[in-house]
Amino acid sequence: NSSSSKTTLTDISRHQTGAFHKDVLTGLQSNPKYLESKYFYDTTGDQLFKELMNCTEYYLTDCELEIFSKKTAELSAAVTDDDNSFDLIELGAGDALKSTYLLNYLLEQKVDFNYLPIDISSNVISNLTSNLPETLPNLQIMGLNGEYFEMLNKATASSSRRKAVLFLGSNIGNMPISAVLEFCKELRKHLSAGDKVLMGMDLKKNPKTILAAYNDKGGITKKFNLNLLERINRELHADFDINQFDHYAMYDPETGSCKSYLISLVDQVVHINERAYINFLKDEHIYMEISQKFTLSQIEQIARDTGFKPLRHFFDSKEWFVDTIWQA
Ligand code: AVJ
Repeated sequence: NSSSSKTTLTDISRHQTGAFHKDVLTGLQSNPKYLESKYFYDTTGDQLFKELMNCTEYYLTDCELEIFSKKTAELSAAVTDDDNSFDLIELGAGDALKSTYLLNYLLEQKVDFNYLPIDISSNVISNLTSNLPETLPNLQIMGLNGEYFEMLNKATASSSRRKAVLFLGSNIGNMPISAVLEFCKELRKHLSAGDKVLMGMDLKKNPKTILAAYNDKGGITKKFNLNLLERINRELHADFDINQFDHYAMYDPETGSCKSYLISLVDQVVHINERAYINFLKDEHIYMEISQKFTLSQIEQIARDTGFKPLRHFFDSKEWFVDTIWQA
């Protein structure tokens, strides 16, 4: 019976809410407390991230946009081979603003490729699959909503073509360095020799420039972090009072890690789903996010240690950001 093997949309969202609930409880029942930054991206979170990308202090998007708009042809040449037909997979595609330069160029060059954007936000995937074909009518697109490797499995199972994987925006920086290495090894396992990876990574630079990007004067980063508490209220029926939490960001030039926290301003109890309650002490923190910054030699080391060959680096004019090309 074919209908019994189909997963309905309700099943999927119920499954996702279950994982969200479990991860939130695990994080908030740990000591020290933490939440996973991948959960920032609900509909409001997507909107706030768009606002963040437009903040003057948030330089990352501008730098990478500069690279994609000025070096489109070179980037395209670096991810394609002469054998033309291939799958272009994008992890954490977001609004695909940067990759659209690439897509547009590849279509102009009549390259035969499929675009497979993967994103944790269902909102992002439905927007991409309905909007992109309007601006790029000849684009062959298949959106995949879910976790990176689950969706990468789906993408690779459905095709045996050569692959190029985009992982832009320093999304990889949202993992601690040990997880970066695990991630790259796992990514390599999903690829075949000769496949390419185009990875956007934020570089170490003046610590004040970095800190300002994660501590913007307009308070969008603060809202972006607090939205996760509001998402927990909305989806898990919790009673966080977001006025009783402040945002704190710090950058450590030694390790290159920029970290975000929410700080409880008072002793307080928060209820989740009527069944669980979480105690907060005044000044206690919730660790929210890491945004790792890298050096070039570190980037090449990561590539080699995880089974890739670093091929080429593309920089913006300030050399604050790099789009690096690796070959499996
Ligand atoms: C989604 C990885 C590009 O870490 O810079 C922005 C997310 N967090 N401001 C980053 C984010 C706070 C962002 N990336």
